Amino acid sequence: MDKPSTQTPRAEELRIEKPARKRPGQHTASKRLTGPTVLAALAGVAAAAVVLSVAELIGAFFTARATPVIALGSTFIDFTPSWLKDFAIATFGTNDKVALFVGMAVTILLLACVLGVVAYRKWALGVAGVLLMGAVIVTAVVTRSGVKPLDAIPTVIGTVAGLIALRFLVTRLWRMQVWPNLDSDLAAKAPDRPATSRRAFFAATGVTAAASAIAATGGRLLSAARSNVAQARESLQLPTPAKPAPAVPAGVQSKAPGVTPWVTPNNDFYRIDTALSVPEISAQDWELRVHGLVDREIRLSFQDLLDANLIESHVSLTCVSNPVGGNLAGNAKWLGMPIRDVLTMAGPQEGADMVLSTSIDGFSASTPLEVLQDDRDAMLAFGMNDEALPLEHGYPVRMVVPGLYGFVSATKWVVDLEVTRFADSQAYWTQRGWSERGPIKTMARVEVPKSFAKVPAGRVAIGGTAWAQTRGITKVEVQIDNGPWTEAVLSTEASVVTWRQWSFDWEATPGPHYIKARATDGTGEVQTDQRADPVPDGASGWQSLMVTVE
Ligand SMILES: Nc1nc2c(c(=O)[nH]1)N[C@H]1C(S)=C(S)[C@@H](COP(=O)(O)O)O[C@H]1N2
Ligand SMILES: [Mo]
Repeated sequence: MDKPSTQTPRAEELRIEKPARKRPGQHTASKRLTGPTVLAALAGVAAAAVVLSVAELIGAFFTARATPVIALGSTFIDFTPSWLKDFAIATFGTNDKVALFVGMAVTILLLACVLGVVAYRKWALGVAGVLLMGAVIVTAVVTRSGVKPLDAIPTVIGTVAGLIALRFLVTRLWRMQVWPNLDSDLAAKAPDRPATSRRAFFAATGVTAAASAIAATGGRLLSAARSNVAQARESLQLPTPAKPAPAVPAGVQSKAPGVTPWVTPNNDFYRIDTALSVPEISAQDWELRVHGLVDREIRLSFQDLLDANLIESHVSLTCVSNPVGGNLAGNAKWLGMPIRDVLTMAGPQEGADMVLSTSIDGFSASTPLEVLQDDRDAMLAFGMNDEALPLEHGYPVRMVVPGLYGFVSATKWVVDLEVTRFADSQAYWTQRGWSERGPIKTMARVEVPKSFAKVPAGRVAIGGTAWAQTRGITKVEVQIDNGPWTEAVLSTEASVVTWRQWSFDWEATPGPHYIKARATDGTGEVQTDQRADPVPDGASGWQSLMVTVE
């Protein structure tokens, strides 16, 4: 035992690699594939699976946002620079979360491999590595907004279970007799030295992996069963509003076939948020605190909302990250209480010019106070298209503010309104390089034909949707190639806070053609052709697409 133990595995690897230099071939390759390093990496991966799955299982009894994967991912999102967020949304669209999970899975896999190898070669160092990772995860967990310190328990138990699994597997590797002349202190770590075969190691790893899979699935099922929020939502009866939505006039739908439905069904409504696991708040527990520069701090329960003077109206939401021609916009019928009335109850004080709304999971939006008080009917909404708000869209209560991009107004799972000043506080995305205010820019979108489509010559229906919430759309024009701008047929306008569809009949001649569209808003202003990126306050420019007429 006079050799430092770190040298032994190296010597051992040399012995394995030696034949490779002499006569490379299949035999050697297969040996190397199941060499100690690879097996140790495998042990690391199995142990990581134990950490995550045990935490998931125990986590079923704690806040969903506190499980390691969700907490790590959320923390990553919060620290994502805006160029990366922009890139992710541009590249993956609403699949940006899937992309994040794949990226995290790869990172965790690589780290687990490294930790497995380290633990095999120097156990104490491996333990230190695992504990460090555990500490990082615990930090990510307890720093989430609305998460209690006790929510660290699943991660702590998971980490301990992972260490036990790692020790179990690595011990089997130490005991393995298959590596020639294993007379090192690595072997001495398993003093009784019962010969362990590769097969036994794989069996042990397999059992560990299977146990993890069962724990993870069990955790999932358990949390689903324990969550009765979804069921409560289903059975919520929406009250009749004092001021129901005006009937949707005939002819709001574009005449061009294939244009998006004027009312977006809840299931098709775009979803953008920083929440990796959808917050589950029961309506009974929900409370809205209104405070800050107010005469009276108030607290509103869900029952208070149901009992209020309710309004209902169609409003189109738009995301600031929507690229020109993009589909991060939707139109729905919302039911809720005017925020104006809530503010009147609280009594905003002289000097206040902003309301900072915060969600249960720490997202926040800065909305100009006067926008929430004017007649555009900003609301605390709990109904969407005659249903209770879907969980992903903010159940039980969210904000809907006509005319502003979602990042400065549409707070989902809202629990806090602070009346304050733009000079005094900043919202979530403003802290990350986006603007502090976000009026929606006038936009015309071409939906049919699709970009790069091949269409038959003759009459082609071009059509799409345009929006300039609170100003309304008064004109959409289409330009073919570099011809004149020609007015499209506008569908009926339901209101200035909803989008407006349009269509245009085009006599298409064979060959490649370019289609452009632009809108004019209710103030007479023509949509700018000045191209701008979504950062910091929304994309602009005319959409232009190419089609081939055959
Ligand atoms: N709690 C919370 N609310 C949020 C967000 C968020 O990340 N968290 N994102 C906002 C943004 S950027 C947009 S565009 C809208 C999208 O609302 P939707 O997902 O219902 O379409 O929600 C807003 N409300
Ligand atoms: Mo957004």
